[in-house]
Amino acid sequence: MTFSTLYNNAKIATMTPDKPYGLIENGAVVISAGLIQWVGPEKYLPEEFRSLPGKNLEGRLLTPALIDCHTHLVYGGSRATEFELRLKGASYEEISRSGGGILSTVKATRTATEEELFTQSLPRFDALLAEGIGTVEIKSGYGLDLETEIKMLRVARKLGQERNVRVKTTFLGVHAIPPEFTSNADAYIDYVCKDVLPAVHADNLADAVDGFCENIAFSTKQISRVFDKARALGLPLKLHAEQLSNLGGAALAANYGALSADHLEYLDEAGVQAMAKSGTVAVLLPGAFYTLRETQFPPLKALHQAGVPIAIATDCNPGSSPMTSILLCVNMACTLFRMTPEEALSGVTRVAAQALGIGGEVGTIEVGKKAELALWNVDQPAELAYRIGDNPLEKMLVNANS
Ligand code: DI6
Ligand code: FE
Repeated sequence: MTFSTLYNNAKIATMTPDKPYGLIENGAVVISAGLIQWVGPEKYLPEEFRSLPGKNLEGRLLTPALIDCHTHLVYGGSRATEFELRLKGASYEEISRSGGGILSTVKATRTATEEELFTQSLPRFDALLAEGIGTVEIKSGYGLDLETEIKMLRVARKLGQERNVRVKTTFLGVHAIPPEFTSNADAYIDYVCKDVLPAVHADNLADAVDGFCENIAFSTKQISRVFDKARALGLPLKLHAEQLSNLGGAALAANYGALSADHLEYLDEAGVQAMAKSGTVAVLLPGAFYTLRETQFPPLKALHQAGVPIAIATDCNPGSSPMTSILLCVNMACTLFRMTPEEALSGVTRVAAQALGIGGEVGTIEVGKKAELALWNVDQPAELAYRIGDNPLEKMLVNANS
């Protein structure tokens, strides 16, 4: 017989969409062989589970393990100097155009050995995990050459193995135009499609493909070429779109059936409608909005009205969002974007899973899903959104034996 565990006396935010937080008061969960076997109010616990050795959770809040569905946390170096320059008046775009920004991180990432990159990235990964995370998406995009893109993705996979946490890797080779291809972005796209992406795919290093569609990066036409190649290889798509201006990237991504379009401050109604039609998730990144002191808000009202699912993520990166706290991200989504705590928590659980194409496995507490749960020392879900700089995680419950 399979070994099962019963957790009882919990307040369970299942995060199913049928009622606020999918909340179950006085709840119980049975987990078996790493999967959720039963969940519901304790008084309805079936007879067969009543004799299981129970663990009393003492009224604490239980949620699905959180998911950070958009990070660039593997990188070399730091951009603190650029932060100072911005505070003296330089804009993110000016710094980028003068060879700083993403390209300065490219330099530091190329120089670092695989071990150094791992060592530098691990504390950021651990900081995220300390706040109840069970899945992290990690992008490449600071290599912009075959060798370094592969190095970054290998480090991303290794981080997941080291901590026994799910890492979903995303190939972001088209993040910036590398110095070798200045003024020749099309030739770089050729190189990515012909050499880099196929090699990354052959080594099974990418779970998805992303791009940066922006005036300072790549046009929709250039992104389309990468998407065509990714599609031919059977890889799911995502896109950084409408972050600094409106190029129609979100509509492009939606037309390709992308899992998500991310950032979206400058998204227009046509983009919203295209996303609604294709079921593409909007991933909002309040850390980047905050860091860049953006004043243009993502069109939340239009997204709501069209029924576009909304996830949020840290965007953890050295330039526009040096943030390693998913709870701060939840708080910012509420305070800056006026999302409700329930919507923000859905955005780091159920909808974040959808943005990664793993909605059938994780993101809610439902029978058949993975038993990846976070136990919190709070008595209501809004506490997780309300506090600034607090971490009430008691522990993770990750399988039948924990
Ligand atoms: N948008 C962002 O906010 C990050 N990448 C992107 O395409 C920023 C990356 C960086 O500044 O290093
Ligand atoms: Fe990003």
